[in-house]
Amino acid sequence: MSRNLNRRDVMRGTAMLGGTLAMSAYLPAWAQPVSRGIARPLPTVSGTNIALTIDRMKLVMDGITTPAIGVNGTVPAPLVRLQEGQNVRLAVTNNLDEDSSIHWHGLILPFQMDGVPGISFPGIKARSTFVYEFPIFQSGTYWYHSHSGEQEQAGLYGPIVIDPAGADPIAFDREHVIVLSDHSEMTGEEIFRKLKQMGGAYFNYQRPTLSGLLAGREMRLKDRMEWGKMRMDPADIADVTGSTYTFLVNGFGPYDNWTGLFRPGERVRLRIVNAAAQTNFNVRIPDLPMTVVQADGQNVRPVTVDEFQIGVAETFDVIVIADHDRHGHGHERDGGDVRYGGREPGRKARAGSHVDAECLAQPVEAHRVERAHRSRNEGGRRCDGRHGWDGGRPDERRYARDGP
Ligand SMILES: [Cu+2]
Repeated sequence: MSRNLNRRDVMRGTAMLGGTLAMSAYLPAWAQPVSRGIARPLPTVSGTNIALTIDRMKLVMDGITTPAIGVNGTVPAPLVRLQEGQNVRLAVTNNLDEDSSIHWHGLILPFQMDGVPGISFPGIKARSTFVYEFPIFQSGTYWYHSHSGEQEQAGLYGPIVIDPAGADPIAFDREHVIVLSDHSEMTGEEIFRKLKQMGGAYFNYQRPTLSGLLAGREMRLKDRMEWGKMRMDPADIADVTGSTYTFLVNGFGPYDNWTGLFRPGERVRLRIVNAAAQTNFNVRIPDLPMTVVQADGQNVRPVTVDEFQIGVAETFDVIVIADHDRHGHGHERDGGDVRYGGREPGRKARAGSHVDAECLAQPVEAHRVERAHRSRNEGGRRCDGRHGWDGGRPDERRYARDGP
């Protein structure tokens, strides 16, 4: 499957540019039109009595309708915002035809409230309600997710933010909660079945081949035998890859372009949660150092980085101070890409500039796509002169895997 013109490409091109650039599907990905940005904060629930309802729903990502399971009608589930020292009562109604559960990841609570079926509670039966009730002894960024079947993969995950009882030692003017995840048009059950059928290799397009071995392009026979003995592929950090996943930021795909607004000079706290089923992300905001101030809900001695890798289920809080000139507009000078419309040509600057969702989330695999395609796409892309990343269509991402 090479990069062919498909119906979605044509529709996208047609819809966005009135048909004049329907052929944009032939342009390299960095020149593709995308949404101007969706600046929509996560729905939030708070207080001492919270009602959460689990339902099947459709999640539309990058214009593709996919099966999903959401809470209160959304994926990710609503942000649960609590205060250290409070008690919380969460009534969770399961409208599915199967058992469900919610596990409060990282929260210190009585074991009966932990939410892992078969271990510490019986699960939430189909079409019934379970009431969790526990005191809040801690503060920080956490998350919650289903612990039943493949429901978490389907969208049953959401962030938790607990504000400290006293003054927060971390000063900030504004915050954005950023939930990273991976979502497929396939259900988790289909994915799992395919993995079983193919010995875990179904989504791995980087497997060694016999022709590669004979041509001396791949590892030596001896190494290959070693991998064989371990019954592993040299490229199996994640069993499921970008060949089926779309990488989401707050439930939006790369083309939806979730956008976090800020005013120049503000100290912006980004609370980043990796709620993916499989995917580790490399997170970077080009030209903008990030100061990590919290990891998995624990405040840490601040450390400033250009990029960090976040594993599945981890959370990191970072502080960024973006000034007007360095980010956003810079991209415009680089060629007027619509994604970076901090200011639109011929119009006044908007009040806020923006952090680009695509630049925030650098999936490990998508990052690799770009390397593979660099020669074709003439190097770096809109985000970043150094690497750039090709958000990639599913048919491109299938090339995403390489060695560990
Ligand atoms: Cu967990």
